[in-house]
Amino acid sequence: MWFLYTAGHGVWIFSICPLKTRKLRFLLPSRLVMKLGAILVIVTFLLTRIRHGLAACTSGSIRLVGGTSTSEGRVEVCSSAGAWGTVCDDYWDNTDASVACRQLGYESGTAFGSAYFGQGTGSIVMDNVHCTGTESTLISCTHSTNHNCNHAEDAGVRCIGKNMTKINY
Ligand SMILES: [Ca+2]
Ligand SMILES: [Ca+2]
Repeated sequence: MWFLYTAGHGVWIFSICPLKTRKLRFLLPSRLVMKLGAILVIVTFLLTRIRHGLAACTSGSIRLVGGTSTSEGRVEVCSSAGAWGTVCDDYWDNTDASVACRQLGYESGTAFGSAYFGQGTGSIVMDNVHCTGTESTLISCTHSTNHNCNHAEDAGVRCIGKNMTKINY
């Protein structure tokens, strides 16, 4: 016996013998199964988007925000959780600023405190930064992750020198 079944994207043609009718009908993609499948695809897509959205940056990378040019601004650093945060100005000096600037490809920089380039949002990723000046990345400088700051103390930099290579891993 031949049966014709129309389902969403095509036509299913199959042959069954009467004894197996119930078994084969169970295997057919019913409307409910197709709806559940579509919901599963949409949920998976949304969860992937959310996960990528949360990991907005690469841990340890930095950026300058709120300056009048690309070579200055509030220093924002990507946390280990993959979210942009700020740096507290406690012990923030020109040596620290220069490490941040060199990470971005500049030669050196000047430190600014007290949210000179505006207050950031999110977590305060680094506090009590103590760079020796030889570090290639700001996150590798000695610092505290437990802070006693607020965003009114966000650190900033003004970088100088040619931005020949942008080393922002
Ligand atoms: Ca502190
Ligand atoms: Ca310091």
